[in-house]
Amino acid sequence: MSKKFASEDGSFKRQVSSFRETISATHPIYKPEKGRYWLYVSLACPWAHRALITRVLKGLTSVIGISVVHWHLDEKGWRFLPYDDSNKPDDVSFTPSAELKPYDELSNSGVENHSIRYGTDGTIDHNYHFERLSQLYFKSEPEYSARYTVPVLWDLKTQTIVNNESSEIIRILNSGVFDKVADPHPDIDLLPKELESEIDEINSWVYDNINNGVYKTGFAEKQEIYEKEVTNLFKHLDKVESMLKGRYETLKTTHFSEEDILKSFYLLGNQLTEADLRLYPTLIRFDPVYVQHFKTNLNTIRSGYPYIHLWLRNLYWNDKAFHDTTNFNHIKWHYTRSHTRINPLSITPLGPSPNILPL
Ligand SMILES: N[C@@H](CCC(=O)N[C@@H](CS)C(=O)NCC(=O)O)C(=O)O
Repeated sequence: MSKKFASEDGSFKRQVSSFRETISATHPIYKPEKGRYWLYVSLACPWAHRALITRVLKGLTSVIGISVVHWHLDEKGWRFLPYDDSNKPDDVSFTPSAELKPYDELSNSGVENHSIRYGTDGTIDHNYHFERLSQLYFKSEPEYSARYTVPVLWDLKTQTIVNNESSEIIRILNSGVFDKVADPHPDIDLLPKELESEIDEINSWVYDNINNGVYKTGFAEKQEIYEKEVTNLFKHLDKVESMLKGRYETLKTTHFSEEDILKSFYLLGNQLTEADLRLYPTLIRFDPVYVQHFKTNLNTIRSGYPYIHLWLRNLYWNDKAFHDTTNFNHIKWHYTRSHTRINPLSITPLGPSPNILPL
């Protein structure tokens, strides 16, 4: 990762997203329709991961297609696998990302930054056969001059980016605008009215101190900044731990078995909400990558945070939307081989094994 991510004082600054439209029946341009919108994602990226999970939870896998960039990010940004007419690439466009072929989690040797294994390293751009994500940004906005980030919610009709801010994309997908065309799915509202203000409150400190906190720790370019950020990060993990401990103890008074407790073991109000969804992508990456790569190593989730660990494994092992969108290979390869300022030799650690413990 180059110096351009850090500001003069050595701290990491995340840029703001530039496409901020929505989709609704009353929107002059972007109306809800099956097959009209497309998600461009990276399976490594925690922000894109939120959108992928929401897409599955809301029964939108046959409504909104996806293309997955190669896990390796280089100086020109994200790229797709090359389109080649003679070579029929696996079409994963209308299936959840889990359909990407699993790969032995310990066989990192032989994995090259330029490897082209369709359905393993990523997919083609199904719509335009573009080589780079940047081309999509320029197609939408020829004057575009910021970074080419995922996720991108794309409109195939106007050929423009609707939105590239994950927190807004998940609200669009959750809003119910696609309900009439969605696949059958459990009735899930990630942002119930009565919990909205609490969710917003949790989101704001989780974003700043945990979701972005791991990046601020890992990309710190000065010892004092690193120490300040890592300490702050763990202070907020402690806060999540005590919230979940409280939730567990409350549930224990009314639920007989652990199996029963787990059915309601979420941050807020006995139900899965956006607060859980926005925390998960960071915490599932924590032990496998952030602990060593971003030096967030004051503790691990598995040995220092029993309630977070239980919550995390419950989501991963008991909810397909979380499990099937989590690709530890993309996660590990991406960080360890793309951030060459942090890891100049691009050697991917084998551990921890397993990436996540059984429930
Ligand atoms: N605010 C954005 C942030 C997205 C973001 O930073 N994505 C990273 C990957 S995790 C990216 O695409 N970076 C590419 C680059 O900076 O070149 C969101 O939440 O949607």
